[in-house]
Amino acid sequence: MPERTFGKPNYLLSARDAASLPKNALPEIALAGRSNVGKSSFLNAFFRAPGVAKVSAAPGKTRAVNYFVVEDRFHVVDLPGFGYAKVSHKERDLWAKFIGDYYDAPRPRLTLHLIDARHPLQALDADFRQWLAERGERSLVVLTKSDKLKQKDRARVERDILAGLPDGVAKEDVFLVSSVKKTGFREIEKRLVRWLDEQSDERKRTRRL
Ligand SMILES: Nc1nc2c(ncn2[C@@H]2O[C@H](COP(=O)(O)OP(=O)(O)O)[C@@H](O)[C@H]2O)c(=O)[nH]1
Ligand SMILES: [Mg+2]
Repeated sequence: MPERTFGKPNYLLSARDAASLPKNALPEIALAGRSNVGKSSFLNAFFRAPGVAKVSAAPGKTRAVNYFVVEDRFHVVDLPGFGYAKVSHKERDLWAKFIGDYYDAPRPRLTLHLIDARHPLQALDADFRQWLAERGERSLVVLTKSDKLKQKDRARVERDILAGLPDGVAKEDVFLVSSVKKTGFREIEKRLVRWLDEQSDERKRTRRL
């Protein structure tokens, strides 16, 4: 087993409103995407911490922003999923407000936008990507459940989803992963390490000012 790149995430808190978000501004890696896309599974598999985030067989269950802390160095945030058909309009509005509040809190933040590789790109995902871009949020696209694709279809699926996303998504910002097979993680690890290094350089720089 290769050496770990990151320590294990420890569960920190679940916030159900903006007032409950942590006050300290550690860099945050936010996992966002539709309900059932595999956010919690990704967190467990990618950070090699089985069971730390709850994987649900019933979609639409995560109603809170779940915070994990890694090495007192950064937060991993499991965001509530969007787009679950069986929730009421009221609940959808609450989701939108809560996500809006979450992104309003000024933080060094990198969003991993998870998209299910098994399906054609959904409008909600294109819209979410657009919304992030308009707010100037940095994000990477992580295509999940690649184990469900035939090897020969993978490149095409990746290309099609990329083509459906708003302008400005670079090919090197799109990753294909499987949390079941634990594949596709290495490239994301490298990107996260690079981003975290940038954040600590930035902190050092602002401290000197
Ligand atoms: N085949 C496959 N299934 C996955 C993968 N990741 C998650 N799942 C399944 O997708 C469902 C939803 O996963 P979950 O992590 O709870 O999604 P979340 O709602 O986005 O947090 C569960 O049944 C998982 O077992 C994957 O990489 N491959
Ligand atoms: Mg979840």
